[in-house]
Amino acid sequence: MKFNVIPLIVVIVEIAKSDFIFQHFHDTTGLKFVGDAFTSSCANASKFAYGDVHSPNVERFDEVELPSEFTESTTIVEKTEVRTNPHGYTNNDYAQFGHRDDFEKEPLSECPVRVRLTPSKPSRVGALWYTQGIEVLSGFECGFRFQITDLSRSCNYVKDRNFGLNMHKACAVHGGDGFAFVIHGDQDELETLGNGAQQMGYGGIENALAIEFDTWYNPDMGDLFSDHVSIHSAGPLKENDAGESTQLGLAKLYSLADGKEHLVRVRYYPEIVTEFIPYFTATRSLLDYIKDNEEGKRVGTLAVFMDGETTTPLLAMPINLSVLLSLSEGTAIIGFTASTGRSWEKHDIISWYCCEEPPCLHASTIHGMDHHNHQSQPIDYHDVSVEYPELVRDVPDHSTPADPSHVSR
Ligand SMILES: [Ca+2]
Repeated sequence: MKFNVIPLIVVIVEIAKSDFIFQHFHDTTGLKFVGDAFTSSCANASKFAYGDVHSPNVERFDEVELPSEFTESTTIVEKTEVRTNPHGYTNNDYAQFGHRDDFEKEPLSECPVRVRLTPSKPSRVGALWYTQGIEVLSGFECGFRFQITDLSRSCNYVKDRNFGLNMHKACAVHGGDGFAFVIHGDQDELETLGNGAQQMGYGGIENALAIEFDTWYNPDMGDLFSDHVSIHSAGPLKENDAGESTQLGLAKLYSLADGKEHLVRVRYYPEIVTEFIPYFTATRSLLDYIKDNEEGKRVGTLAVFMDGETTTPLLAMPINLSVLLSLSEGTAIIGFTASTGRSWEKHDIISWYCCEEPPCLHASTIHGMDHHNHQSQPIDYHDVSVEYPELVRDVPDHSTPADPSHVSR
């Protein structure tokens, strides 16, 4: 009889305990990868160091070709091309509007397996979900560490027809599009993947809330000009969207795709937290969710903290998740989405935890939670030994290989 009882106890414990921690992603039990998301490691060191090849989904680099944008008038020939940023270039080489000068390379020191939501290639979209539902309505906390690297660069070539030997070139390094921490209500939808490019993989997902980490400026969507964090939802019945109509509070500027690791802590409190009221932000779209609902669930507080900050949230808002999400038994699916478009970058999740009864015991063990003393994780590049060919001299040239590792030598 004893042999029958013991396995039953184990099962009950697992069901009751949804807290989890991934200090790294050597073991991906309990995770669902969708689309272009996969894991990446330092396996085989120099050749594949954090490359795109360590993956259940992607076996090798694909050759990246992206058509150049080409315009021509009676006086000017102009071409814009986007490619992976080569090594050895410094900020002094770039002067174009939009170039980010805060990117820093960090030295290779360790190589635990990380999640790569998108590789550094154009037009990718990926998602990662924890397969077990998390009880969110009575409060929860999730923390994660991320790093965005390998930004693409865009170069503009202009040739004056009347002075044919002169070619003017201006380049900017600036990747896109960003990623999001997403909570959605459908536990039968572990294959969920939203739309790519400016939608960052979460636009199009119904019954969802997204905290977006947006690195690409889309003026037609109401974006802030630089990297920013913003919270979006269209409620339980409509598809989420990365535009202004679903924005629940003002976006906050924060440097995200600067090559450094960043730590994010997301906390939902089942009540109004009075000390965060000075930081509250709201748009008209949020009003539908600042109310108690018929089940007696009260308005709570959602707060986002960056880089080890504990008392001052980057974003905070009064919100009732039981109104915003339609949940089965109060549990939601939690994870990440990301996408690239005509510009690209690697979106990596380095570690991740969630717990249903914060403060999480895991929080102090996962990253030390002390951002400033944390040993930086390495930056990753395809292949440091490859040089780009000479700059294009003939206009027009409609396409250019974007990935140096596939330029034939
Ligand atoms: Ca954007």
